[in-house]
Formats: sequence, structure tokens, C-alpha cells
Amino acid sequence: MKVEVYKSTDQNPNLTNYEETRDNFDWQEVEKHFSWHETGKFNMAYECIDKHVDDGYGDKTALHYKNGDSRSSYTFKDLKTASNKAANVLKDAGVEKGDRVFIFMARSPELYTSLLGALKIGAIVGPLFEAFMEKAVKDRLQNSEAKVIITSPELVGRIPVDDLPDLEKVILVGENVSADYVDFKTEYEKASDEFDIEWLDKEDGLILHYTSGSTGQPKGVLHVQYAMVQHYISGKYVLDLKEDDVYWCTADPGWVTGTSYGIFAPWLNRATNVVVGGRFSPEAWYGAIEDLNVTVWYSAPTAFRMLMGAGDEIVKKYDLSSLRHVLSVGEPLNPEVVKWGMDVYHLRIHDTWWMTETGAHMIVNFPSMDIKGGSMGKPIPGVEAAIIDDSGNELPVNRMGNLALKANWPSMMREIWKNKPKFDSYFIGEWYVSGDSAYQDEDGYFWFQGRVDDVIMTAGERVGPFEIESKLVEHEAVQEAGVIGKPDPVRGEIVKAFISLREGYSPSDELKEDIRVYVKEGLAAHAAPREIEFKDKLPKTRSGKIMRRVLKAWELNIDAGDLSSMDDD
Ligand code: 6R9
Repeated sequence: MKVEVYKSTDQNPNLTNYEETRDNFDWQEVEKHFSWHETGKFNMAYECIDKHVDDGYGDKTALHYKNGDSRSSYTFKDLKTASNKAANVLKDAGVEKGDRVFIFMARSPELYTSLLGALKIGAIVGPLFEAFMEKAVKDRLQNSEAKVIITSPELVGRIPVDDLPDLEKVILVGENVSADYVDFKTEYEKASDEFDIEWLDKEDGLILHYTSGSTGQPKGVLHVQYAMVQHYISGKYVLDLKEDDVYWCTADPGWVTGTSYGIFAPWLNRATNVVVGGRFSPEAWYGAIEDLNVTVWYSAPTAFRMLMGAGDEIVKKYDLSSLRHVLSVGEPLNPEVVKWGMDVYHLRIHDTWWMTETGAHMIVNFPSMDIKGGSMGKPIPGVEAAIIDDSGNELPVNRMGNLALKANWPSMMREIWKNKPKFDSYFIGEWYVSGDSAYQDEDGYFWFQGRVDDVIMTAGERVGPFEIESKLVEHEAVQEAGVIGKPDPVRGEIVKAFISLREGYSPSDELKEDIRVYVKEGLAAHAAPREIEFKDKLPKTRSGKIMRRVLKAWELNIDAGDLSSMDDD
């Protein structure tokens, strides 16, 4: 397939040089940015907020919150005070260092200030998606032996307190709170705005993100304070955050992207952070960029595909000229989407690859790098990546295999909560094995192929679903596509595609045939889907990933495993 290359010099010639940075990189140099370097102690909440007040930036805007027509802004000084007060509320509720404190509410300023407050005590924070139902909440609170949960009146009914013996307090952010709960707002009003921060060691706990395995229970991925070293430097280099940036990461804190890059990286870099509440719509999103003059925007392929599906006319109704840097994470970024981004935003969309387990960026399109459409880019400085076989041997260029990283880097997970065997299963020798299949080209760029489990074996050929899906979304009728291997007695597997259509197209046999021929001629005969099924929408996680295992389970009529992360509204 022809690869489009987008030169970095077309945009900004003054960016940090990738090779030079990589060749001279030393994590210990980055550590010097933090108080820990002198004192041996630090605290994420201090480094994100209070430090900037101490350094004279108290009046700088730290947060713009927007939800529909309502808007509010907070300086670093405001957030210092608010998180101190929240910390006092939590402390009064019995929270101590190391306790697990869950946050279960819609994106609101209180979500962010109570998260920072919990961190000031040295608690380990567990953020949950507001859409979680009772079973998902129970699994996570039980597994982590959570002591306190902060929630809202709409969601409190989904917390099965009787099944949670370790849960001591439920803190409710709402009006007229009954005596069964701690009334956050009333306690907050009474609380002192001074708080003595708990100074922590580098290996003290920070955050616990549950990520769903394809089978069985979700696993709790634990990150520690030291991760901030990587959050900070990747925010500086990859997000390219500068003093005057207004930065918007569209992810919810229930997903690791919404904490590492929705909270920590921007504030460690003293940027103005944007949080938009409410549901996705092209109007709301473009409106937010225009109203708040967003300069750096971090989102996901599913959102870009939906914006692309909404058509190019709508883009023209908004002034998006403040934007200077756009990034994507969560799924492979189709070359067609990068091309479209060039057409409508006149900016390159920078793909970034990493995982809940890695805690921060691993393989990225560094701002100064030429982008090859469809490639995830290269390892960030300080990280070594390779393609290995199942025995841990490195494979030559252009060979598909396991995408692996040399452990250790600062934001690497430290444990899977109470599940040592699971943690150990990630490693082959000195390599952390991602579970993703990829290859590296002769220029050192990495190309994602699929989850290892999703790779299709058809008539003796190994095909990654991503390549086919990317070809499919190039077709004018296709909005999104999920491709699986369907068992076949003759070919081993055949390629089956589930497709949702763009506005203005309706399913027909002619359209199926047209799409099939399009892939056959544009990619390869063996890659053309033998079966196509149209769907109104594809099953996705709350972070926007197409769930191929669900497509496969539907197809084979088997159990789809844990579905707590599925977006079902
Ligand atoms: C941050 C995050 C991790 C999995 C990962 C891979 C997929 C993420 C990607 C990507 C292709 C990218 N993934 N970014 N695939 N290109 N740029 O997404 O964490 O939710 O744990 O998912 O997501 O399969 O292994 P998480």
C-alpha cells in the first residue's frame, strides 16, 4: 500500500529534534525537575498544582470547565485551595495514606479537586466511568478493598454497599444529602483551606486503573508517584506543551488517558487544562475549541472518524485557527483520517501508542518527526521497543510479531492488584510483551497490526485486521469497520467485516459487492472480506475501541467475556 509522508517542517521548524533528544536522554536528568531530587520526597498533587503557586503562577488559569453553555475557570491558586479543602473532607472521613479512594461521577470540577485532595493525603485513587453499572462497581471496589467512594446522587444507587465490607464511607456531592452519607458540599464549606501535604516516596501508590481483560475479571493496574517523571517529560516533548497553551484531552479519567494526559501531564507542565462535560457532538466539540481557544488537542480515532463522518461543511462553521498540535490515542489511526486531518484542520494528527499498563507514551509521532500515515511512530526517548517472537528473540525489520518494550521506565505499572501471576505473565525475559502485533520498517517506524488474538490466518496468510479496516474506511460509504477472522473449513479463517455506514448511505447487496471489490483492488484479494454485515453501530469500549472479541463472539455465538468496559448507551 502506498504510504503518505507528512513532513514536520511543513508545520514548525523549531521543534525539539527527535534523534538528538533520544541519543542524549537520561531519566535522571528529568528527575532534577522535581523536589524529590533534593528531598527524596514528593507528591503528585503538589507538583501539579501547589508548586506553581509557590513559583509565582498562582493567578494563571489552571482549568477551564465547560458543559453546554455553562463555563467556569479556576486558577492554580483556586485549585490549591479547593484541593486542600477536599483533602480535609476526606481526611475527616478517615482516609489515610495508601487507602484506596474511588471517584465515581461525571466530569465536573469536583471530580478533579477531590482527586487532587485524595492525592494530597497519599491515598491511591481509583477513577471509574460514570456509566458503570452495579456489577462493574462492585468488582472493582471489592478487588481493591476500597475504603471510601466519592459519588453523585444519580450514581449512588449503583454502589452495592452491603457487598462491600471494606467500604467505610460514601461521600455524596449533591444537595440535601441524607445522613447515610458524608455530605461533601456541607463539609467542604466548613473545611479549612490549609492542608499539610503527605510527602511520599517514589514507589508509593498513585492511581489504580482497572482495565478489562478479554476474559474473566478486570485487572487493577497500579502506578506509583515516580510515574510523574514520564508524565512530565512526555507532556513536554510529545504534547509539546508550552507556557501559553490551552490544552484539551477529550478522555474521561475513567480511562488512563484521562488521568495521565487529562490531569498529570498538562498540570505538571503548568498548562491551562480544558475539561468538557456532556456528550460528544461535532458542534459541542468544535464549539469548545473555538470558545476556549484550544491550542493542543488530544483525542481518539473513534472521535476523529465520527467528526469525519459528520462531513467537512460543519468544520467551516467554526474558527479552529487556535489549534496548533493534534494527537490521537487508543486505537490505530487510519491513514485516511490523517489525510482528512490535513485537508480540514491543515494539521498533522500525531498518533501515540501506549497502554494502561505502560502508564504513559511509549511509541509516538514526535512533533519534529515526519509522519508516515498509518504508523504509530517511534519509541519516546528513554524507551526501547522491539518486535520479538514468542521466545523473546528480536525479529528483523518488516516481520510481524509481538510488540515488546524493555522494562523498566518510570510510568511502568508496579503490580496487578492482588494478582502476581497475571503481572508475571506479561514478561518474556527482559521484555514486557504488550499483546499487540506489529512490525518495524527499515526507517525504525512501528506499524500496528492488531491485538495478537485478533490477527487473521487466511489461506496461509497472516493478516492484521487494521490494514483491512483502514482500507474499508477509505471507501466513501464506510464510517467505521471492525474486521475478524471467521473459522472456515477450507481457508482456516475468512475475513469478515462489520461495517457502519456514513450519513446518506443505506445497506444493499450492491454496496457490499462494491466495498469488497474496493478492498480487493486496493489491498489484496485475500484481504477482501468474504462476508460483510452492516450494523447501525459497532460495539466499542468507553474509550472508543472497537471490540473485535465481541464481534467474534456474536459471530460464533459464544460468551464474550467481561463486558463492563463496553459502551452500551
Ligand atoms: C492508552 C490506551 C491499550 C491498547 C493497546 C492497543 C490499543 C492504543 C493505540 C492502539 C494502535 C495506537 N492502542 N493506542 N493501537 N495504535 N496509537 O489506549 O490504553 O485502554 O489500556 O489500551 O489499545 O491495542 O494495547 P488501554
